[in-house]
Amino acid sequence: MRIDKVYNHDAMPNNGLITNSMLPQFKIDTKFDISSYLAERKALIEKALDNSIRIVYPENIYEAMRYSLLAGGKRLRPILCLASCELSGGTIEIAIPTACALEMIHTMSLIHDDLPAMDNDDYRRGKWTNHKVYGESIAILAGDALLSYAFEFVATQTKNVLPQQILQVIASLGRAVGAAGLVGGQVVDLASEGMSDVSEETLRFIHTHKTGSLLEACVISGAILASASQANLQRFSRYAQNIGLAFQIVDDILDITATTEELGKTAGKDIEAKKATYPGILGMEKSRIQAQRLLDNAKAELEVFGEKALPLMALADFIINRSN
Ligand code: GRG
Repeated sequence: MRIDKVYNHDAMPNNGLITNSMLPQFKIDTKFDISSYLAERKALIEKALDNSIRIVYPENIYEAMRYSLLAGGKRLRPILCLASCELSGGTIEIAIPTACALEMIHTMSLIHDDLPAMDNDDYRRGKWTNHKVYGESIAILAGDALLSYAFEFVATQTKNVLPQQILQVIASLGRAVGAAGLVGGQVVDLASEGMSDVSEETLRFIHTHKTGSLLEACVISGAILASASQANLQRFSRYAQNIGLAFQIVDDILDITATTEELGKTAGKDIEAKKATYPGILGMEKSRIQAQRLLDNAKAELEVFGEKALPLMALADFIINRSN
């Protein structure tokens, strides 16, 4: 596999404005067709998610859960989980309940993140946010219900996996979402809002916890289900930590360069909320270089797997080159 970095230099002079066409594009010389792979995996996950929640009494809570869970999105977290499971010799079937649970957890974090008490957003995945449609109390409860259901789902729906591995997956999910993960990152993010002197170290803490922890849990849990060795779990962990930070650097860049329509959520929110971001601290060019370095590090961790790692390699490229 050969990868050439192609910067779009002719697009640079633009009165200082940076647009998506100026972002680095990475030409990937490989037979792996990431577009078809993503489309096929996304369809599989959408179907499993659709089947995961039935509407029963009290209907409004199940409707609110389904509203956000089935609102689209790239489905990167479940796709990463399935990919690491397959790379480790497992099947899609053993990982699909965990993959769905990861999307339930991600969705609940988006619902809560959008609440007036947090980021106060009206728009997510191209639709009204949950609290705008169902009200704040139901949105909070829909998030809570999705979170607890995610754990129930892994425990009750995972088949043909040893109980101790299921337990390990549940423990890794719990750690990823709690104070040592998403919640911790969100706390520091909220505390840093409006502060002009947020250090790169603090920003790194926010991103590695708010975003990186769950991405790491995705890759690790897929591998645990397939009985990956400790050495390989550590490789996956380092791969995921690198793509997790790169993911968020790209998110910060897109908040400036992409439109609300492209993002499916309000663009320019970071500046409006006076949030510390990578482009804000390092500048746009250094942020892009940093994202590229992290991408290279992530892929280096997978070289030992050879061709089998193509999906996870291509997913890392996709995360860096995405436009939303
Ligand atoms: C997890 C218990 C618990 C509480 C939540 C609100 C909160 C605590 C944490 C915030 C987590 C958060 C929203 C992080 C941002 C992650 C991120 C980059 C989201 C966007 O992910 P994409 O681009 O979105 O994959 P799609 O819509 O494609 O899935």
